[in-house]
Amino acid sequence: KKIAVLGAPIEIGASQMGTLMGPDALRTAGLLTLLEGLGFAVEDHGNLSVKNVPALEDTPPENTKHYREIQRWIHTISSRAYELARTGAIPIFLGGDHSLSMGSVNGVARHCRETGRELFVMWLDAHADYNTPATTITGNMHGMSAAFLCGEAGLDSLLGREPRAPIDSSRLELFGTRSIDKLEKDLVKLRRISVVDMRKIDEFGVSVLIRRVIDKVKAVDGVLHLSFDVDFLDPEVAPGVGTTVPGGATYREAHLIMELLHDSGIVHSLDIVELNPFLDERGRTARSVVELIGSLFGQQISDRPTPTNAIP
Ligand code: DIR
Ligand code: MN
Ligand code: MN
Ligand code: MN
Repeated sequence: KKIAVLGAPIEIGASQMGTLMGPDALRTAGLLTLLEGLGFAVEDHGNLSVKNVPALEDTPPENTKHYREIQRWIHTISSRAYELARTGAIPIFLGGDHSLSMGSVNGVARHCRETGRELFVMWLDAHADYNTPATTITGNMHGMSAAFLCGEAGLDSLLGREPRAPIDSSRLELFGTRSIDKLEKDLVKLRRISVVDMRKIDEFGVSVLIRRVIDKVKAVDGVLHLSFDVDFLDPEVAPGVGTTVPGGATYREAHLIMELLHDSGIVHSLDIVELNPFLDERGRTARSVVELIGSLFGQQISDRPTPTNAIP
């Protein structure tokens, strides 16, 4: 049982600065010792830097803030993600804003393409992050990562020479959505992407909805990358994010999701993104997130597995 941790202190994909402190705040909140305590061999690969990575030469697309610098991050993260996944460890990417997932998921997807395992991506997030340069209102690239990963056009040179491994849009699971832009919504509909929005969670509860995702992955013996944007949580639970949206998941709902995912055994890799320690209240958000990750990796009171006689 091996876990490889890599920090990606990137903040320019968001409008609010401060997520570059995320990886260190998660360490300070005890993430590594918690995982070790659960029996994992944890290797911390430190924080990436792109200071010495030369910029690529092509024309940046319109409506993409800080494209040049994000490009340096993304191809670097993708190649590191690919290497880490190949070691057989579960890679955990500590953000950093959500633009980092364009690299982490692409690298993991490259690895899965080689091993022949179907990769599904669960996007736990208040937002859909399905904008493209043609639909974005803000130009912030953390709002474009899911679209990029599904192969949407407009950010084609982002990976430089790093091979692109797009996810089929039927393998993307948006979960916890409660904020979407007009043109973004049209595109999500057009691609028939599965969206579990907060209304569905209110009506059916997380356990039924998560089981549906798990069953879908298991049906083809696939694996799951969990991309956990901290703003998925209600701002009451997680004030330390730049783009809080009211009406998010409660502490209990989020825990249950993590427990069910743990029991399923399908989690193959993970991003923890958008934690902004500058906006946090004395580490409260970081600590809650670390507790949730504990549940994702098997922390529980009893050793009771998920019952199989659950209400369908
Ligand atoms: C908005 C907000 N849809 C945008 N997106 C995100 O800027 O594209 N905020 N991801 O966290
Ligand atoms: Mn693997
Ligand atoms: Mn996001
Ligand atoms: Mn978000």
